[in-house]
Formats: sequence, structure tokens, C-alpha cells
Amino acid sequence: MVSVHSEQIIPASVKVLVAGGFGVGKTTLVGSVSEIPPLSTEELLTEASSGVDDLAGVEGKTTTTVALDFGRITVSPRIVLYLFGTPGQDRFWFMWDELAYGAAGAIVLIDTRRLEASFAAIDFFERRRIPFVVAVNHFEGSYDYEADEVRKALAINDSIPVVACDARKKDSSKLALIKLLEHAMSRLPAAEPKVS
Ligand SMILES: Nc1nc2c(ncn2[C@@H]2O[C@H](COP(=O)(O)OP(=O)(O)OP(=O)(O)O)[C@@H](O)[C@H]2O)c(=O)[nH]1
Ligand SMILES: [Mg+2]
Repeated sequence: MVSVHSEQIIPASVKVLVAGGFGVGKTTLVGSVSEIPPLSTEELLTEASSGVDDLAGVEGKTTTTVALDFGRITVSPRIVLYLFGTPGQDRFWFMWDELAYGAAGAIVLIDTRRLEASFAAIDFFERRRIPFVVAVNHFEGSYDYEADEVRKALAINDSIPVVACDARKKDSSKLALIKLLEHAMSRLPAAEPKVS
């Protein structure tokens, strides 16, 4: 809700999640778009991770998010987005419901070399009817698939936007967020006509 008080506009706060499987670039995206120093909860990958988390494709990864990432971006004087990045490892699933509470929507990042890493995230938002867009994060050596090919591989509806993204780049990440806002707004019920 937007409050206007003696010419001062208090922007609406919109909560957005940045989700997806292990190592798909969630922390990177929150860090690249956030206008405040992002809060992150990175810890070194430990022995507990070996044999559990699939490092294929992200062999250089040494840390992982254990709780959440947090950032903020002002989209307009009327809208401020609060970004919450989810932890990627399966054993932190218990955090997801808490993080998703009150969210307007989610960006689900995918790495096309490891699509299956993001299946559970897609399932999570579909089940809870939380609007989401799929952002294909470009990693070196990954093939550029058409949006329809990605939808088919993920078994998602044609109405779900699929956008290309480089999570390291602010403008690219911002475009994915704008796409999500457009998508979430398109799903809002039309306003009832006023009866006088
Ligand atoms: N080439 C490339 N590398 C990326 C991109 N985004 C992230 N990376 C790298 O991929 C690795 C994983 O990125 P993170 O942002 O930590 O991924 P995450 O999804 O937060 O990982 P978890 O929290 O452990 O699930 C890091 O080494 C990043 O530098 C991208 O768009 N392109
Ligand atoms: Mg992370």
C-alpha cells in the first residue's frame, strides 16, 4: 500500500524471493542488484556437503548460503523491493516457508547444465501458487536454449516467463526482477468497479 502524507510518499515494500538449486547464482544476483551492502550468510562448504551437494559445473565453489541473503532495491519512488535469497542446500529446506511468507513472487534461477537442481524450487512455488519467473543464469559452457525448450524441460506452463540473465550484472538481474513484477501484477485480480 502507498501512503501519501503531506507530499511525502512512503513507498510500498514488496518482498521478493531469489530461489533455485544449489549454486545457481542466488547470492550473486542479490549482491549485484542490491543498493545496500547485501547481507549474506556464507559458510565454507564442509565435509557434510560431500556426496550430498552436486558440485558438477560449480567445482570452484567453496562457500554456500546457510540462512539467507538480503538486499534492497528501489524500483520507483513508490516501490521498494526487499530481496531474500534462499539457501540452496536441501538440508536447509525448513527455512523456505518462513522466507516465502508474504512474498509477492520469486525468481527461480536455473543453470541449464544442472536443471534438476531447481526442480524442487519450482515445485515449491507452484504448490503455493506464488507467482514466479524462471531466470536462466548463463554459465560458461552452458548451451543457450529457447524459452520454450526450457519450459518443456521444466514441465512448466506457457504463461510462466523465462528470461535470460547474468546474475553478476546489475542491469541483467534488474530486468529479471522487472519481469517478475510484471508477471505478479498480471496475476492480481482486476479491481472491482466502484458502485456509487
Ligand atoms: N559464469 C557465471 N558464474 C556465475 C554466475 N552467477 C554466479 N556465478 C558463480 O557461480 C558460483 C555460485 O554462485 P552463488 O551466487 O554463490 O550461488 P548460490 O545459488 O547462492 O549458491 P548456494 O547458496 O550455495 O545455493 C559462484 O562462484 C559465482 O561466482 C553467472 O551468471 N555466470
Ligand atoms: Mg547462496
